[in-house]
Amino acid sequence: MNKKILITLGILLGVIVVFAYLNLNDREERVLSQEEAKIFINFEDERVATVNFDDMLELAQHEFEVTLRSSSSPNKDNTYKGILMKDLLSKYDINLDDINQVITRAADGYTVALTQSEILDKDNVYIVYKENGEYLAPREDGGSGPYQVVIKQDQFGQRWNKFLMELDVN
Ligand SMILES: Nc1nc2c(c(=O)[nH]1)N[C@H]1C(S)=C(S)[C@@H](COP(=O)(O)O)O[C@H]1N2
Ligand SMILES: [Mo]
Repeated sequence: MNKKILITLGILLGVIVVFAYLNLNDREERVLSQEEAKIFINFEDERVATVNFDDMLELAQHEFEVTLRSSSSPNKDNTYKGILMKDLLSKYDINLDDINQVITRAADGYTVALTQSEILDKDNVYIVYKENGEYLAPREDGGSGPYQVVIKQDQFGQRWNKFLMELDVN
């Protein structure tokens, strides 16, 4: 075989291996987030934390009621329990005055961008783990958890990222 073909094949093989590796990594993180309630935090593309449920419990806990509005079904009053997203980011020494946005990414690939001012608000962006007294179940079990983003001041729910897996802070 000539050298050019060998080199081309070598490069292709390399690309396949890299993609397979990235894919595996992704799958593993989806499993960890869904089955072991982990959240991954990235700051400027670097992994800065892998959060466990125990870490969440070290933060101030908040319980509150929100009316979830919908154009297609009746409004629903729900009680949620969880933490403020900004408390979680602060715990890992992320300086919220310096950030532009946080992209929330879920295990099903759904992503929602939050602005700095939404995050900084004292009573708006929460990460919850209980709804009406019950732990949020993972997607496989018909739930919206183990974690879900609740944006209290945006009551239509499209931006309430269910199955929260990852936060990209920029
Ligand atoms: N992870 C994730 N979160 C999501 C969605 C989704 O597809 N995946 N859909 C959004 C939309 S469009 C709505 S209306 C609410 C409720 O979606 P549901 O009615 O499918 O539960 O969740 C929001 N959060
Ligand atoms: Mo929706």
